[in-house]
Amino acid sequence: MTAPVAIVMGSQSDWPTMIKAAEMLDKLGVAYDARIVSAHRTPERLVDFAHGADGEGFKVIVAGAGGAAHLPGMIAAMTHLPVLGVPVQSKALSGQDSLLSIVQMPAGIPVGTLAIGEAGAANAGLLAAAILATSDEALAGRLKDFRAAQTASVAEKPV
Ligand code: RP5
Repeated sequence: MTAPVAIVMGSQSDWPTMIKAAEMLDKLGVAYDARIVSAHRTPERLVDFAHGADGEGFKVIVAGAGGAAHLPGMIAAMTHLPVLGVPVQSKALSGQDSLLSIVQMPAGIPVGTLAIGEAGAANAGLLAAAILATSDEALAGRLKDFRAAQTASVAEKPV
């Protein structure tokens, strides 16, 4: 069966961030396919991926990029699938550039934008799973279990 989630990123250097989405999906038992697709360095790969994503069987796309982060928006421009954008923390501007590049989409082409960096990537994994869980009861159960375990792990008093 095809993986329902595509995790794409602009560079190998984004993987230490984007792996947090992958790890979250692993925890929740959701299959994914991770790929490097650069809007600037591999524009034809970008077009091929975005045009083919639906046909490949993906249901949700998690796209992370840093700096002049055009990847999530360009993918969203070429597919009707939901695109979750992760602003990777850049060296020069700490990811403020990535965030603004991804979040400020014109009306009509949405990108669901998460927080900068690892928290955003982890939450993109969770959100992708939550989208899939609307039509997968077993996954919805695993998401509820994840939340319950997270709640139970919070101590009432600091040590
Ligand atoms: C972006 O440029 C990538 O998404 C990455 O975050 C950033 C830097 O890429 P490298 O120069 O490390 O390949 O396109």
